[in-house]
Amino acid sequence: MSTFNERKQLLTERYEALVKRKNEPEALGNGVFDRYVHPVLTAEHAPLAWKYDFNPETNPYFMERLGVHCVFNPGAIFLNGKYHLVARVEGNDRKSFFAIAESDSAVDGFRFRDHPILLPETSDPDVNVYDMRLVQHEDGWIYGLFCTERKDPSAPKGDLSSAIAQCGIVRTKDLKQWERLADLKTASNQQRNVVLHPEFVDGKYAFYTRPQDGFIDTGSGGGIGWGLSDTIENAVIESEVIIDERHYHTIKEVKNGQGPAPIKTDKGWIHIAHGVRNTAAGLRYVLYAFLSDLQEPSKVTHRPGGHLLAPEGIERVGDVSNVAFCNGVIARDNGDVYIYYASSDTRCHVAATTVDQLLDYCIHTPEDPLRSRACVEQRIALIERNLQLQP
Ligand code: M1P
Repeated sequence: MSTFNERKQLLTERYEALVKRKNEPEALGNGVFDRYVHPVLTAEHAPLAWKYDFNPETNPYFMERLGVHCVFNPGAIFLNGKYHLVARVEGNDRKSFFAIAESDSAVDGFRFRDHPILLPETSDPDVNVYDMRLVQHEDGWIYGLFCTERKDPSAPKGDLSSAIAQCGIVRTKDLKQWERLADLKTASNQQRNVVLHPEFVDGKYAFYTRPQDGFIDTGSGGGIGWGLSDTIENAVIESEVIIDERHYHTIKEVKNGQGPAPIKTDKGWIHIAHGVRNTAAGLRYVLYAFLSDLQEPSKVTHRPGGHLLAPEGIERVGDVSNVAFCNGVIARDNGDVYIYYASSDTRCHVAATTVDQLLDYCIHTPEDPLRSRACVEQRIALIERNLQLQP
């Protein structure tokens, strides 16, 4: 058999085995959610046709021509009986793009569609796009809000790293035809992690934002912001208020950001977000949760202390190590919730839970008391209550 045929056959078999691999929950879990043993999407899930030239004349070695490096930070939506992930796919050339993988199951069997999304551009083309948040809005559209990045035009000559991040917006009815709208306008020089609230608030479109001074540094950007816009076609937020502040010596000391659009429950909106702190080994990203008021979603009512999910084991290693990041969640009508998170900017995982478990977690996990002694007092109070319950 020729090298071409042999490699093509072996790689095809390996690919099919990967896509058909069954997933299962890890034993016991922590009572809040169940992690799954295997990632749901990885770079190896990218179809061979995206990477290899299938012509033996021009590719006798069956060589990879356009490599895919990482598949991470997926937006998520349940539509027409299928689980859809809009993943951030990064080529070997470092450019990210979006591609949809779908499955009948929430936890395995995700297969990319034949083509990635050819995202429409504005008159100012995006250089890089990533981290789409999908929202089924009550206006009837499915919106995809994502980060659009372009070179900073005011960067000094020779600075080829400084960039401007802003919020791009597309909408669709079927996850096939995408209409590009104008980028969101706010007073902030940089925006990432912008999310559309699924319902109108005071008759307006409501956004979670994350204003920041620099591309990496938040500077004076104080946390997760909130603002309203009269329209979505040319969305403008005139007034932005911080609703979830970052705080000294917490998991969200350096920066934080809203994850997916919040989950509506009869006790309020469940939010999953990420918090970032600095360490000698670099930035560490974890997921945390909070609950906000059902009628006033910008009013946070419960702030469980610490992280909801931190990168563990192999999750801690990757292109940007020590990162857990989530911009996709699916909440089913029966109360099941699937949190799609990525580890270390490399691969996508799922954690399964329920609305009841997340509400219990948000309402009954004590807040971070912000000082070591107060944390010990909090823990001793738990121990005392437990000891009194011992026979
Ligand atoms: O590399 C970690 C994450 O960094 C950014 O998130 P944030 O704006 O909160 O720092 C994003 O680029 C995200 O995609 C990435 O996972």
